[in-house]
Amino acid sequence: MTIDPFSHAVLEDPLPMHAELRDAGPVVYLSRYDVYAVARYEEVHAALTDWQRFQSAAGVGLTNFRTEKPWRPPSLLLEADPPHHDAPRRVLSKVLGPRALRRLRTQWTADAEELVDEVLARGSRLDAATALAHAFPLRVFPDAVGLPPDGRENLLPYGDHAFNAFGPANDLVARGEPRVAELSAWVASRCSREALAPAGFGADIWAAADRGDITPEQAPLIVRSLLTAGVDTTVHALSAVLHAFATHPEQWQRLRDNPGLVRVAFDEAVRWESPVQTFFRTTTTEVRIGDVRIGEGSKVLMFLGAANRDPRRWPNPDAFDLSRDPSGHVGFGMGLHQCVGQHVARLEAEALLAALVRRVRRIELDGVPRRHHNNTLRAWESLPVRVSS
Ligand code: HEM
Ligand code: OVM
Repeated sequence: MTIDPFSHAVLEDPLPMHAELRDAGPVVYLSRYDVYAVARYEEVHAALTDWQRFQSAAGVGLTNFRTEKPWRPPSLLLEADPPHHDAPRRVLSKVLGPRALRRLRTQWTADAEELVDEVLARGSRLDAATALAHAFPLRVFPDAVGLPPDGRENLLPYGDHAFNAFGPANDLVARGEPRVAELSAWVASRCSREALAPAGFGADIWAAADRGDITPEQAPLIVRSLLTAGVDTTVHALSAVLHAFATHPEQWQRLRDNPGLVRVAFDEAVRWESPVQTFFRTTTTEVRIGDVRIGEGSKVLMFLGAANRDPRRWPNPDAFDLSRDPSGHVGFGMGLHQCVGQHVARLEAEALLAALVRRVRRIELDGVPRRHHNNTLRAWESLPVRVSS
């Protein structure tokens, strides 16, 4: 196929292209970028869980690190294969694991209630993208990492560029380029032991270096992973769940009747929207998908968002429905690299949705929502809503 999955028309509404890709076959050659693409659940799942044949160390964007220079030193998690991946992954799994997060639940719940009270006090009309989905992660996550207060406004632009950089060198990447040096320098400066508070995810990573679980050279790059992947993702996932409810009033009512559904609701929104739409792998050997032979060293583009709405896997896939079981969705990936921050994302969502469900009877669109275009993220720039309490 000749389509460009990173064109503005597709980024505005990728769903028709997802259907075309799925229906074209188990794998499709995209001539524009000389890559193979998988968009059905079965093949996306298979590639995600086969790290031996579909590697990450050559980069999980279009850039092939074997032959092209990465825009920054590669991530020790995302852009690494076993055995190098193992130690950083073990450390971060523990630092961001359910046990570590127990200490944050009370604080984040109180922070969410405070934010929602502030927002509702300003009136019944609000931009749910900026006032809630952007504001909440920025209120809780940088503190949890242990970042000092200054410069936090750099986090979203840095993450936005990092997610654009997985795609081709198009206008979105060009628009980010003027600030890359400045933003990268700021991020690097916050990853040192001295820059980080004595308690928090950052300090926990440095403590792992003191124990010898990772080397002191690895610690700053692992902190960098938090600052790269930890903000834009949750911001856009929260926008997704708020948009889902603003357009599905009967599902909001269902959540109000049963607030125990907040976790299912968030995972269903991650399935339905897939805030992280795509990642690439690189083949380490000749691979066959269906009856197509793919040469060694080829880039394979995995459409997580298309897999999450594949009718071969999901009944009525386009419905946002709290009565389905969304488990098995690939919105957080699957296998060895499955999102190590997913418990953080779920806790943020649970705190914010719980605070809203207690105070908001109805939430509905009140104006035309506007998309934010990014080569990898499916995002909202603006979500005007009206709420009644
Ligand atoms: C990996 C999505 C939140 C840190 C991933 C992957 C996906 C993903 C799809 C798999 C990448 C691959 O297979 O190549 C998301 C979504 C989020 C989210 C949708 C929000 C709803 C977070 C947060 C953090 C984080 C809050 C940090 C606190 C990471 C890291 C990896 C990763 C470090 C790499 C893990 C590895 O390679 O072993 N994420 N993420 N993510 N995520 Fe998340
Ligand atoms: C990282 C990372 C992990 C997941 C996503 C991501 C920008 C980055 O380890 O730096 O996107």
